[in-house]
Amino acid sequence: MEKYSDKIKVVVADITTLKVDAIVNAANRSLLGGGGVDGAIHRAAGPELVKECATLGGCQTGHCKMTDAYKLPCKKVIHAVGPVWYGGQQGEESLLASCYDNAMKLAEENHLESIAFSCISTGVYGFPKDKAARIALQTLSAHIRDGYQGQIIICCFSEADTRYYYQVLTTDN
Ligand code: AR6
Repeated sequence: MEKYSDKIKVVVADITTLKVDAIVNAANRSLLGGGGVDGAIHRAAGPELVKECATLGGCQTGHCKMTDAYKLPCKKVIHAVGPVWYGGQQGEESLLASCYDNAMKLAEENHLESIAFSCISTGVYGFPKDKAARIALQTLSAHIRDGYQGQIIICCFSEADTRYYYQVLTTDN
């Protein structure tokens, strides 16, 4: 995957600070907020965000819905609902791949030139971080191969989490 490393940047940041076209939230099916990165995004965006989310009728696992970003410095928020990890036999891997795939489809359809992903499902949803990194990078690479020209950012919340992504980026071809 080395040849994609200039298109996919791995950073350590609070995703609410990124001035990109869209940030990807790790939401739940209600889309009405929660803890973790979801809570941080709703706090930083202000109460208008949950008002818009409340009009969307929730979202299925593996799918995404896009909203405005209100007080956030980004332009749009893509709310992705990742799977809870139940051990790997419940379709978790393909549901996580679907999150990345559907978020990229929204980015392409809406001509978003930069998109920053939180590490969906790897917090309270318990998805193994090494598997999640591989799925994320494989899915994102497919979109680059298919012509996406924008900047993709993987936004880790700790330095320690970045190694899962570098491991994949430096070992795959
Ligand atoms: N910026 C970037 N990444 C962050 C931030 C931040 N400000 N805060 C946390 N993370 P999680 P999940 C990282 O638990 O596992 C919520 O309650 C965190 O270190 O936020 O998909 C939702 O409402 C981890 O790497 O999301 C759902 O109910 C990653 O974000 C549920 O949690 C994802 O951790 C979703 O669980």
